[in-house]
Amino acid sequence: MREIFRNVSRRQLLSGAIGLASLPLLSKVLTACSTSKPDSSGSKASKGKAPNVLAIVVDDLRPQLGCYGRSEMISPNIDRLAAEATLFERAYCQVPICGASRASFLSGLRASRTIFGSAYNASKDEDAPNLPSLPATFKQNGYTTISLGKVYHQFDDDLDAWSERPWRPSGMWAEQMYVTPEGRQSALDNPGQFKLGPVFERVNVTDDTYADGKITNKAIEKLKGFSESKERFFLAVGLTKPHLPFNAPERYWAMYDRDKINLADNPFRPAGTPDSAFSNWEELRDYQGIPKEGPLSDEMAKTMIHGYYAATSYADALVGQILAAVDRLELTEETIVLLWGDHGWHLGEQGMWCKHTNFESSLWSPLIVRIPGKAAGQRVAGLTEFVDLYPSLCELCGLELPSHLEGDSFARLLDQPDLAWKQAAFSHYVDGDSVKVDSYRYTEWRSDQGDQYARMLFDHVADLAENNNIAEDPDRAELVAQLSQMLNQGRGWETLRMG
Ligand SMILES: [Ca+2]
Repeated sequence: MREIFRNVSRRQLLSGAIGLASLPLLSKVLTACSTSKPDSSGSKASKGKAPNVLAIVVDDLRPQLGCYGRSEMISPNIDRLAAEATLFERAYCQVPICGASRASFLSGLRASRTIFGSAYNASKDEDAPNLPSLPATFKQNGYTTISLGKVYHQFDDDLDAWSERPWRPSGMWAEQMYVTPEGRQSALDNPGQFKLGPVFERVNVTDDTYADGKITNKAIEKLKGFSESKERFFLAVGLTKPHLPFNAPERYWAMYDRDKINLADNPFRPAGTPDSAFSNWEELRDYQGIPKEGPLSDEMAKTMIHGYYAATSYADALVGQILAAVDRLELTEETIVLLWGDHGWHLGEQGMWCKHTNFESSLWSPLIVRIPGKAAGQRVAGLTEFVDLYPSLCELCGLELPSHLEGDSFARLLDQPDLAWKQAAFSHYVDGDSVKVDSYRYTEWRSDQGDQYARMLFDHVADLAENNNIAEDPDRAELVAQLSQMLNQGRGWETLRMG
């Protein structure tokens, strides 16, 4: 097996340029893969003029949406977008934390131990200072590039990539997140580093009382300006909900009957799973009203889920306002719309309330792409990675791809949604490297010296909820070795890039 993998780059692995299907076990679990070059003919949204891009990134958004089969959710606007677009059923972030995930997909580089890593405030400027980012490439190609709200985690990151200074609502974080005087004061009085207040707020206010409503209004104002100026634009809009705190106007809370909210049915550590797989959900514990140690009560758990649902429906309503403006301003036929999350979130699964893990709950996130002129209501069941966004948008807009990109364009899938394409999706968090293949997720943890010290394997056919770690099952030893080798090639890719 090692001979097969020798001198094989991660790019070759990802593109299927080597015969993984020839391996006896992986041939059963890996999707077959095309090795043809991207076909750019007809991939531009419209003939002649290159399309605009409206990129909406929704903070901490799980695939907890009606269009992802979650009938308990009220998400009519994103569902409608999906009905007009292509929905990627299995899209994965490269690192499950805000700053690093964004730095990764905006730079086109994967996260690893040595770049982006797991820092929540990871910066593109610090880790990839001389490589053109996604917005920089669009700016260099004549687009007006605008950043509103939480696009990069750092407000002042990659400033040269934007046609004007990134915009966020004014005021301190506490003023942006909380609308009640007591909520704001509670946050300001918190002696902790991050000045976090209550974990939720439920008050009867208008949508634009909170920061996300202000960001939405600004986005609509920008779209109106573009419709008049006829500039080609790359407009990135970052909504901050459903990220903590779960604050949303009352009417979004009222959409859900608390008594009908179900708790996760697996609020426990999977059998045989190493300690390194778990977070103590430090981010949540800094919020007021949350115990510093131990599990949440069922009552608090239900409130948390209710709040996440409300904040998701709030974000959905704002997405609807932005998309209505696109229609009203007659920009629909010339604008690509992209909506995705930066990573997932545990709503009690595995007993956790956080991102910050290598479980499916943290790494799986929505991705929906609407291209003018392409078939509506398509669904892609194959694997996709957020590091693919950069090359995909370039190809769809007819821009030359910078050579440093580590993802691959999924533009072909918009014409052939059933095309077998990517064999694996890679993610990284702290010491853990994780690979998702068609039927399995495998994660291993290594020390700074490169020594493996823990691992877990889940069978996603029999156990998609990830309740039973089978990495130590003797019958799986060969499969574990093969998946481990895939991750080792991941580190080889990192070496090639850094070298
Ligand atoms: Ca996030």
